[in-house]
Amino acid sequence: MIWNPEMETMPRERLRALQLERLQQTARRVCERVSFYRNTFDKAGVNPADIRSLEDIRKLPFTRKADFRDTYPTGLFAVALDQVVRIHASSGTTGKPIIAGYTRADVNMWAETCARCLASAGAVPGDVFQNAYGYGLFTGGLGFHYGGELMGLTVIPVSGGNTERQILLIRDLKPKILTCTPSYALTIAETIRTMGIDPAGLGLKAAVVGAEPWTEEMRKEIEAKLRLKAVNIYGLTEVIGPGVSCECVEVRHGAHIYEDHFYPEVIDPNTGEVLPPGARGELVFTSLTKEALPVIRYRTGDIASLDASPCACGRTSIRMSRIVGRTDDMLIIRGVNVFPSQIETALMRIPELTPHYQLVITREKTLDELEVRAEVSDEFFRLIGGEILVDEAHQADHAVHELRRRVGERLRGTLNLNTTVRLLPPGGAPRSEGGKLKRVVDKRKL
Ligand code: DLL
Repeated sequence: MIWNPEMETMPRERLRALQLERLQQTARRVCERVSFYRNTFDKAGVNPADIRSLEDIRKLPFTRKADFRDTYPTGLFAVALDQVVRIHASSGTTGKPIIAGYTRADVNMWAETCARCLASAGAVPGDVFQNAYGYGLFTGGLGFHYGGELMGLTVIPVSGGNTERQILLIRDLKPKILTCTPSYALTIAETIRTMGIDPAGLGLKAAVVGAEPWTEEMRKEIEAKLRLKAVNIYGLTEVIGPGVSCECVEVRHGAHIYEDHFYPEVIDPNTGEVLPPGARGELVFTSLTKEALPVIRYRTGDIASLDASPCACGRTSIRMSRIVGRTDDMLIIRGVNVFPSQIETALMRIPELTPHYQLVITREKTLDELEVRAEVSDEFFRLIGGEILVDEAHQADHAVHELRRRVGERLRGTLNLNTTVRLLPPGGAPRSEGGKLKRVVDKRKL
């Protein structure tokens, strides 16, 4: 179902007119109320009256993560703190968290965009909804909670973690919709298996997963193991939290951006030049309706592309691709640019491996070494007689050696880089405890 047909299926011409009007308002507002923007607009030699068309947004200066750090905690707020009814936070650069504030109207708008996400995943009023995103300063829990209540779902605010209890609730309350990170969806799936529960009997319809990078291969895995449809949800604290965009369950190819609230651009991260739809670059968002924390051309650091083609679901909004990496988590190993998602895709094409892995980067002398620790399946582990993987010396055993060689070759083909492959026994790679999973350990002192 489409939660807000008027906004979500608005003809593009009308949508653009609405965006322009809201952009002009936002630009005026930030200049009146936020000294940071007054200064950056001044420096760029632009004022709100210069925005006569949507293209004129290109005259406006960018905002960066570092600007949040430099104005910590609330320097970018456009309202007094007594107008703020909610605070959230996420990790920022060099230790200072990014603080986001919401007025009552912001909370309502956010609930609306989260309701749109849940509906586009297939939720209908009356469904039971298990929300396994973390509650607290993280935006995932409360963001979806309000979205679920707004649309009339029965919300189970279980938060992340305590996986066995999650599964008991799923078994006993029969939620149709599950929200969590993709890595945690896999943890839940695995635990269901070890508890001897048949996933087909659980009756889940859809999972709305995001907050960390994942791949099509992981989607297949989550869908097969939990017997549901998994849709990709994207968002970030600086812009609102979850609910900036979400895939529709019908097509599941690109996430519909809620453009009446968030104006997207993709830029070349080196030159700042705006790129056309289809081109991959850094995502930039301008909020069009936020009160407490409006953002102008915020550089997300996320790399993706936009797709302006019409979607079969009937929504008219532009769609964004998966996030293929970040301008700042891109690993550079011996001069080669490596995105962890490339490695994940390569590993998941090898049937003897599970979707769990860890990347460890070291530099003993001058050369970077990338160790890919890939976890083998139960079947493979049994086949080679268990135990031996645990012992370092046996990593050379024939079947193990052969698999390591194959993995190494696959990675070389994808990355153009030699890696050291280490196989881990089932359960050997780190799992999500309910939130985001850190898969990269960079031990280089750069
Ligand atoms: O992760 C908000 C969120 C909560 C999104 C629940 C989806 C579901 P932050 O903690 O501020 O906010 O992290 C934002 O996470 O810039 C991306 O790098 C990454 N991210 C979020 N969604 C996706 C996704 C929340 N679907 C940062 N795919 C963003 C890949 C994602 N990366």
